[in-house]
Parts: sequence; structure tokens; C-alpha cells
Amino acid sequence: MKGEGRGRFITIEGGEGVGKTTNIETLKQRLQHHGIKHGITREPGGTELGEAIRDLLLRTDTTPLNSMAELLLMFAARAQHLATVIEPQLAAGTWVVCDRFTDATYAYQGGGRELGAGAVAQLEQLVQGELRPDLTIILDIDPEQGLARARQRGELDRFEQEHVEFFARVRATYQARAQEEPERCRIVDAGRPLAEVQADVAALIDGFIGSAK
Ligand code: Z5A
Repeated sequence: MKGEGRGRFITIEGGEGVGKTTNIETLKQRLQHHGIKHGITREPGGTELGEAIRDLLLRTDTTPLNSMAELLLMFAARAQHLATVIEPQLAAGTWVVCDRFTDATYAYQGGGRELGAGAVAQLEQLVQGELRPDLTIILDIDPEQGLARARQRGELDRFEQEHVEFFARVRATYQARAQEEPERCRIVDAGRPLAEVQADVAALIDGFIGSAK
């Protein structure tokens, strides 16, 4: 049960170049329209420590990163983010919109890197306790199409340089999570023209706001 007056926690997820940043703007506009106080943040990142870890994770000019070290860095950044940004805002009644969260860890480290869901679930319990997002919007796209969009932006980061099989595993994991938790995880087909995607995202958040009142 939600505590009275506690903010809601919304996350947006998906593969490379799927349009999360673009659609967060839609979420922001709808929350503003409904007069809901909210903060927007991202993972990995959202704090000074988290942004430093993000830089380590995404840069391509260092030695290859061990997959378990990568997983632990994701949760180290998350622990700091939860303690200093997400939890205090939710407790104060502010809604939080986060660009990626633990579903990304299941998808990229559990699925993409093949560490499995069990290792992610253990760390999730340790770091988050009972905290889970209230709503997760998963933007779904064919990995080739998403990568083509990401490539248009120029230089590729360490994840974007992965092979297409990696992204197929990431996508399959997101889809499986949506099947397991259909109430929380809502899939939007992001391979369509932006206006159509944004209309679906707006309808989803409007429905969620309506049910949260
Ligand atoms: N990661 C992880 O491995 N484990 C974890 O636990 C977490 C993260 C939390 C950084 O995340 C990396 O961290 C990420 C996974 C890993 N892998 N990578 N790379 P990120 O979220 O910062 O990185 P990203 O997925 O590459 O996000 P992005 O670069 O910000 O892309 P986006 O936000 O999804 O897309 P966009 O910038 O909104 O759109 C991309 C382009 O497509 C842009 O030019 C848009 O104008 C265009 N676009 C968007 N939608 C459309 C439609 N519908 N049609 C046509 N064009 C469109």
C-alpha cells in the first residue's frame, strides 16, 4: 500500500535510441498539466557519485569492464541515488520520473551480459528493500532500428558498441518482465512515428494519474 501523501515512482525503459529522453518530455508536460510536483532523474547517474560512475561505465578508452564489476557499479550508483534523491523526494510527496532503473539491470546485466536474474534480484533486495517503481513504461523497438537512431547522434558509448545479439537479449528480457508484471510494466511500440508514441505515453500517464488520485 502507498503511504498517504507519498510521491509516485515512475520509470521509463527500453533499448538503445528508443526515445526515452524524447518521451520524458511528454511525461513532464502531462505531470505539469495535472499540477503534480515532480523531479526528473536518470540512472546510472542522478548524483555526483552516480554521474562519476556513469562516466566510468560508458567510456570506451579504458580496459574492458568485468560484467560482475559492472553490475555492482550499477547498484553502487543506485544506492546513493535512492538515499539522497529518490527516497527523500518520494517521502516529501514529490513524484519521481527516472530514466532507467533496475529493470535496465535485469535487461542489460541479467540478460545482455547473461549474469541471470538471480544475481540482480539479490542486489535489488539488498539495495532497495521493498522499493519498486509504481509504473514502468517500456519503449519497445527492434534493436536494429534503435541502434540506427543512436548512430545518427554520433559517437557510440560502450553499450552501444555491443553486437545485435546482446540487444536482442536485452529486448527479450524487457518483454519477459512486462509479461510477468503487466500492471506495473506497460509496453509501448516505439518503432512508430514519434507523435503516435507520444500519444500512447500521454494516455498511459494520464490513466495512471487518474488511478493514483
Ligand atoms: N544501463 C545498464 O546497463 N544497466 C542499468 O542498470 C542502467 C543502465 C540503469 C546508458 O543509459 C547505458 O546504461 C545504457 C544501458 C546502461 N546503454 N547505453 N548506451 P542511457 O539511458 O543514458 O543510454 P541510451 O539508452 O543510449 O539513452 P539515450 O542515448 O538517451 O537514448 P534515448 O533517450 O532512448 O533516445 P532519444 O535520445 O530520446 O532518441 C534517440 C534519437 O531518436 C533522437 O534523435 C530522437 O529524436 C529520435 N527519436 C526518438 N523517438 C523517435 C521516433 N518515434 N521516431 C523517429 N525518431 C525518434
